[in-house]
Amino acid sequence: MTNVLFDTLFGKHTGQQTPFLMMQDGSVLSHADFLAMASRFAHAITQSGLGPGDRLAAQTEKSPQALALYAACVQAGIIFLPLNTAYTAGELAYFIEDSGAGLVVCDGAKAETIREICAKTQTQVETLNGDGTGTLSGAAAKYSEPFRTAPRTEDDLAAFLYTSGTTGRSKGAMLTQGNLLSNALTLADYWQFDASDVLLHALPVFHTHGLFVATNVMLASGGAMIFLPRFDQDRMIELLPRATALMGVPTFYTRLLGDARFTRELTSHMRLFISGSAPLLADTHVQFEERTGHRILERYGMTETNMNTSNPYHGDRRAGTVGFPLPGVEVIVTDPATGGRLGPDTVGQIEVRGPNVFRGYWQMPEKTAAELRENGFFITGDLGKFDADGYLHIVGRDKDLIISGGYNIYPKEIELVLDAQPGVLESAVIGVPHTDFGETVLGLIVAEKGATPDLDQIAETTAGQLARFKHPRRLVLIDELPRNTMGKVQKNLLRDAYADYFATA
Ligand code: MLC
Ligand code: AMP
Repeated sequence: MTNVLFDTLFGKHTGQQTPFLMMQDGSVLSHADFLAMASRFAHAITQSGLGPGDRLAAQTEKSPQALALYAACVQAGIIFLPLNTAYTAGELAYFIEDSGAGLVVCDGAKAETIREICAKTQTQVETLNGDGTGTLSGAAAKYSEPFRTAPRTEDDLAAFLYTSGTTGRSKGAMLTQGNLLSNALTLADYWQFDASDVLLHALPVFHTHGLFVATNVMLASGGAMIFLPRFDQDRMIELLPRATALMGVPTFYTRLLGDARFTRELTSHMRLFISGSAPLLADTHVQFEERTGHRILERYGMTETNMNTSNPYHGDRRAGTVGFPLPGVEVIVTDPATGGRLGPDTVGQIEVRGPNVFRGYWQMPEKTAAELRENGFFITGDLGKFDADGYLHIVGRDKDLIISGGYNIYPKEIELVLDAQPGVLESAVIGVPHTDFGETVLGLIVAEKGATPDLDQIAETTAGQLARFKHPRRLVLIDELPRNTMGKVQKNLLRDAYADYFATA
């Protein structure tokens, strides 16, 4: 029996002494070292009672060990549930309870809080720190023999990735081994990665982009990664000469362009710059080419579907477009009212079908049915059109969503917190243009009659409940929210009115 994802991406490197993870201190982990580490972790997590189909939630700093934990879960058939390190205790409690995780792996500094959360659900807790130490590593160190890989098919679940929703309640997107594998193989081929590639990896490893796109593509191709704990401009400039490719969110590229050290000479040896997770301004694309001679390759994806479209490797990479459907992936544009398919140059909702599309939302059959059609097409919530040459353009979103520096933020989640504060009648949270993050969060508050809400106090309370990246950068008191005749808040009017807020405030 085989484990398709493990065997194809990880296991094939067994015994290979070729570099896989290159750390900023100069140390290098070979593919063989990495697999041995993963095998030890697989022993440790199964020893704690987890087996195929169980969930392991991980809120860990980026490290080789954190990545090996992902590999260990794949090898043991355990569903991996990575969590943003910025999430607060309240946010974590929901994910742990909702997923029914049997084990949570977290930083030692957070262990006490997480143990309190886990006491309710009798979930076990182990620690794994950013430097690789912790109770889990301690338990893993006892094992030296290879772990017997658990058999898994393409239809078995490999990961849950939580994404927020318009109701404010996060949904666990269930991704199968086949979803991850098909996309990794397609991308490695489409972008022509091979064993000579070195990817400068500065993304977090708890989201699709850094975990599945970057890591799985490098495993599929047999290349190496320079593994930076986070985006660090000086380090990026210093290490670029050793890389052949970079994957980033648009903020990476605008920041690099803002640095005089980022020159044509520094990048002349690079093979590929890829951007995604948020819209890359056409202007950034043009400036990048003027500065470096490279055309950024923009692609489009999402948590539920992995990658859907990409600009071509050899052909024309067009600014302001996300390219063509990937091989094996169907992308259509439909009329939101009728569901009928629309022709070129007509804006509609973007729908996607293919081996990359997730299985549904964990224990949310109604939400799954609302977004995933019976014929297999997933309604992405993005609005777009194909042009006459077949390039997809994303022109907006049908979902109330803010993307800040590549992180998704659902206004509803923040509005629920703001609305509950003393003196607040109602609120509207909107995304406004921001030079660094693309969009950033602005909170508009209407006071109860005669009340004067304490905005500083509200900001402090919000900070205790929501991850830092979701905090409104500013709270503003306004008289009333504009509504249409149906009583719905007209956020488009607010977005227009406050479009220059961070340019002028
Ligand atoms: C950090 N902060 C953010 C933020 N990142 N606030 C809003 N949005 C963000 N994205 C906060 C910090 O906590 C800090 O708060 C302040 O903003 C400034 O931080 P910084 O030091 O400038 O930020 P930095 O650590 O450099 O991080 C910025 C970033 C990072 C853009 C490099 O956010 C990042 O790596 N983003 C990538 C996200 C990602 O991987 N998305 C992919 C999702 S998958 P304070 O108060 O402490 O100063 C997906 C599918 C697909 O979307 O298609 O790929
Ligand atoms: P997430 O749910 O975090 O995976 O974010 C997915 C969303 O990011 C998509 O639905 C799009 O709205 C957006 N997105 C991803 N890539 C791009 C891109 N290249 N251009 C515009 N939006 C993008």
